[in-house]
Amino acid sequence: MKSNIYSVKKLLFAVLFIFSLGNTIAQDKENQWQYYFNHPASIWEESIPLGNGRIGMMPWGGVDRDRIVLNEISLWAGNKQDSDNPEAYKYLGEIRKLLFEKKNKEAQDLMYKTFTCLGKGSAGIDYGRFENFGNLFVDFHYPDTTSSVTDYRRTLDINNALSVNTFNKGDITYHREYFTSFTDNIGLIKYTSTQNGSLNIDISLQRDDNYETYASGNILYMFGQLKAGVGKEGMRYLGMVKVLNKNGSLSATDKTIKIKDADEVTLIVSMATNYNNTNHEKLAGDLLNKSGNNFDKLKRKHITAYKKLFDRVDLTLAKNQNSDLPIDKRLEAFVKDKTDYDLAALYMQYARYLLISSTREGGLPPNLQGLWAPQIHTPWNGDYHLNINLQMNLWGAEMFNLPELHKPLIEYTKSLVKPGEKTAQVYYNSRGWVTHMLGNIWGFTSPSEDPSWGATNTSGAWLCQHLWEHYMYTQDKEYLRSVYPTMKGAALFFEDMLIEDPNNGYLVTAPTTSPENTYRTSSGETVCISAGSTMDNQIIRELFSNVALASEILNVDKDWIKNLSTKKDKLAPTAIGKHGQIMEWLEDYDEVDVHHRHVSQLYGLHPSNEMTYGKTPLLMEAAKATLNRRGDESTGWSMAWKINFWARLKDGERAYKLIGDLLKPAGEGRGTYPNLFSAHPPMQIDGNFGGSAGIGEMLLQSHEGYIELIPAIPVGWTNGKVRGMKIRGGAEVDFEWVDGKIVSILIRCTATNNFILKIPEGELKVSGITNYKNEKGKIYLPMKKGNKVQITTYR
Ligand code: FUC
Repeated sequence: MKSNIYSVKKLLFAVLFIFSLGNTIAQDKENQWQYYFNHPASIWEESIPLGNGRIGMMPWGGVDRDRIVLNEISLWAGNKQDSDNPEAYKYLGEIRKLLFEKKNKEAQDLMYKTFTCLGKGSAGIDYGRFENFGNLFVDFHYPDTTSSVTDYRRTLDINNALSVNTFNKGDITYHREYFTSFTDNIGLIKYTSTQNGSLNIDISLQRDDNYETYASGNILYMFGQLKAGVGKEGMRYLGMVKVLNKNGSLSATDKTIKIKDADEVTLIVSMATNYNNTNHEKLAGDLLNKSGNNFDKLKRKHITAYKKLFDRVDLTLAKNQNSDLPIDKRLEAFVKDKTDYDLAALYMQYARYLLISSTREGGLPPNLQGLWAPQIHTPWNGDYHLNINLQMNLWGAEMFNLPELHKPLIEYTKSLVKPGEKTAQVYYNSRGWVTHMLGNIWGFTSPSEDPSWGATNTSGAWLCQHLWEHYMYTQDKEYLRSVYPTMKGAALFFEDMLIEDPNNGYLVTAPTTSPENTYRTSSGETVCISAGSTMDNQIIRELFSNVALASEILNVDKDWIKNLSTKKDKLAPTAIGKHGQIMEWLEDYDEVDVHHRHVSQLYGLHPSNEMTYGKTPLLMEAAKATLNRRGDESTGWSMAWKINFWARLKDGERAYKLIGDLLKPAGEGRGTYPNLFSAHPPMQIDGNFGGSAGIGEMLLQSHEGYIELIPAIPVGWTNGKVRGMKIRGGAEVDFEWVDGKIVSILIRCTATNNFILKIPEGELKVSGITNYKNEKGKIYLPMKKGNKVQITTYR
């Protein structure tokens, strides 16, 4: 009897609780994601990034001179080249023989002479580089020259993908607004003030190299052609800026457009290149002319299009949302006081904003710079580094509900098949396709000029992980059919290229590296080249497994898969070395730099799922030892990766400590710049994307075949709420926790599937499904596309 009353009470409490929870969720307004500065930018890393996945603008907001750095993602020097060295294969046998005889240094020396690309590789003009498009300068002449500036504010409004800049000078308030339109593919800038006739402005375009500019009527032009190597056609570009004034007058003089005594000035910026044989002159002109001149209408269209993507996910990590401090001061304050939990949420939403702004369907994936760069010679050519950096840029695409933004990377991967087949043939006499560590928009797949970092040949296989992950999240079989040949081609390459190491009987990649790391041999030599590396084994194992799963789903290639599985079983397993660490190479060498930024031997922990507490508890301990040995502080992207590692190791405190390291004001060093760009240094966008993916991993994981909520949150994130994150298997999840305990979960299925949820603490009420079952700490949910399950816990 007593227990019955107790149950009734409990039920009543649950009903009331669900009711009140429903109310809270309904009443909550969306978070206002933004950051601001109270001064103009004095360095590029204080300017505000705007982008629509193709073009970028970074306004500095200077009072006397506004500078807007312009970018277009396809603006690359260089051109297609044949960089495969036809002589290389002749030496493959000898290099391997030396490696198997443990003459690694000799093997490496021979490789430097014979097994590189033709030409200068990344240093060559044919290879090219991503270049800055130019600068738009806007010089202001104020009626009031004596009064100082007050109430200066420069904001990035992340909810609407806009930047707004306001300040007072004397009695006049000046207002500036900027955005890069998602719908009309142009940049928009509008200058207004509270006093009619007060805008006197000179507008001009400039570039640090290869450009001409002139003004005609109300349009400014800038054009030029980049370098491409002997006998090659360099890329051409055209930038146009249309100037519209309300009242006052406009005159064009040579290279400048002058506005006098206007009430309002609107600038429409159009940029195009002839990449892929685009008629760039027509494109730039059409974009400029067809959009119309109605700023407010263009802005409304832009915001609506952006919100379709951005609003899919929201995150609340603190009661007091959205600090009032300017962002540079906020970052400084975070060094001492880590209770600004909302900063991590902002960082995550900012990365979603950056991804939406730096890549778009039908375009290119975000490069090392995203698409923002002020230099002609961008760091590392602003290219696609494929031994982690490009992949890291897309780690959040699926989990943060932006699957369409994964597609440019998928298309880029497919585009490497053809050149990569030639490279596979020329260097390794193998079928299939391969790409090494360097990548550009021209289809470069050869090993680079320097084997110590450029010889990695599992980069294509790593890219194939992304092809598979897109399927895991979407469950779209037609899509899988379309990428299967690419995955199969990557596997074919290794089927041929792997060779038995006579020292241990394993099939190994040879020659290879563990990305960019160097070890000491027993005779004291420092060497980077080896036969077999742990990362290679993990990547190939994963590739072969994913190809096998894909072939089963698509019902193709059964016999071939059997052969592949036999080879998979002969790969060396991940092993533990003398320091209790995960061995990085087949032999237990010590690394020359124990704090090296790459931690490639933990690929199996993240982004892959070879190591989990369920399957490999000992390896999980060894992974911790590895990370402790490496230390936390490193380049931006390396710290970002470590957040993901510790999240997978379910250590929320350590992950949060690394968020602190990543968000440390960079100054000249590593960490984060004032505008929240990640600092390698210099700026490299992968840290933003990788760090935010790490925050995602702290909140929600689905790589072990089941859904786990808040697997690795720090104690400080006591209460929180997530809406719209995605999980493998095809669903969106909303959840809320109070005092560190999950109180509500909503799963919306986007694909018919059997979902498994790790059961949160407390008793559960499940609605929306009847045929579920609870077993061994998991709840099994057979669901159909379109189904919703609401789970509430109470204690
Ligand atoms: C890899 C890293 C470097 C840098 C470069 C762009 O080579 O090892 O740290 O991030 O890419």
